[in-house]
Amino acid sequence: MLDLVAPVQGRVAFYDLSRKQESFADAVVRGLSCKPKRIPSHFLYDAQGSALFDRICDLPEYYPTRTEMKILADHAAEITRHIGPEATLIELGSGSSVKVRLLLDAMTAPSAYVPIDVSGEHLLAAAEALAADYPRLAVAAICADYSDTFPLPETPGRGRQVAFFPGSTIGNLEPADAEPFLAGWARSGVDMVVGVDLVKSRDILEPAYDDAQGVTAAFSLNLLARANRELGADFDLSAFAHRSRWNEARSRIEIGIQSLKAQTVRVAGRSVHFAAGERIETERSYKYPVASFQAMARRAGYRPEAVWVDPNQLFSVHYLKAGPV
Ligand code: AVJ
Repeated sequence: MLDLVAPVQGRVAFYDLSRKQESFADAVVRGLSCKPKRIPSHFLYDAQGSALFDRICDLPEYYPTRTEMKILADHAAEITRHIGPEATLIELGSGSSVKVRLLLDAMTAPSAYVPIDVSGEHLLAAAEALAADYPRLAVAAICADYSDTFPLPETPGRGRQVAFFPGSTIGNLEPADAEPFLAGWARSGVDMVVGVDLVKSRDILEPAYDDAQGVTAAFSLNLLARANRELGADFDLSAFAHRSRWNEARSRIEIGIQSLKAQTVRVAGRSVHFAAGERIETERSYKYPVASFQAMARRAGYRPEAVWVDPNQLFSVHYLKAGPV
């Protein structure tokens, strides 16, 4: 058990728990020997990948970020009434810590903010910027995969502990994993404010994951560039392409990298063969209708207290209430 000391006001406490995770090298070697080939999506978020993801969020085709921001801004008073005074917000996959400000600004005397992200440098920079803007808040950053189990630092304040899980990042989990993931937080007595992308037409979904400027493609292919940088791999980025499609039957966007020809690549001292057209699966992004997400939350032990949806029914934000511990 890791002993986490309490954060001090005005200073960011930083806990690096990332060494518990499988290394990029191991994940790539293992994933490229699977059939089909696959690499877990959280490895997309190195410093370059996190910066590209921030650009995705500003794309005209990528509706989730701006739609969720608008929902949070429009309903901040009501959402923060559910959160209550003196609360601790635990943000899962905190990235640049932009959205959380909409909640913090509307909360009554927030006590602490605990951002959790796999991208260590990005996390620390974002946490420090936020701590500077909110000097009364205790900030404790944890470098970890949000889906792992880890101890939470002790935080000041007598309010609730509330997990903030925006961006439909929960859609990256397989539904069979999302339910036990929610159940773990529910059992700990932690409420949740979670953003969930809604099912909609292919004409809106597919361009959101394959934009005209090619930023999403660059984000995908950065995974191979990262392997070249960190593992001494020799991927020729022009011989691979970003692919995404909406799988309506499974209610998910499937993202991958396709080999444009038969080729052999050196990765971490090994040779990996690609057939022409073969794919590496990199991401799945599940979309949930309101009722089916609420049903899953109930099975996980949460009470869905409220849900907010934008007028175009693109995106949802749920308030899930945990029972008493
Ligand atoms: C951060 C996982 C929610 O699935 O919409 C966006 C990631 N990948 N474009 C999503 C992503 C390509 C994003 N999540």
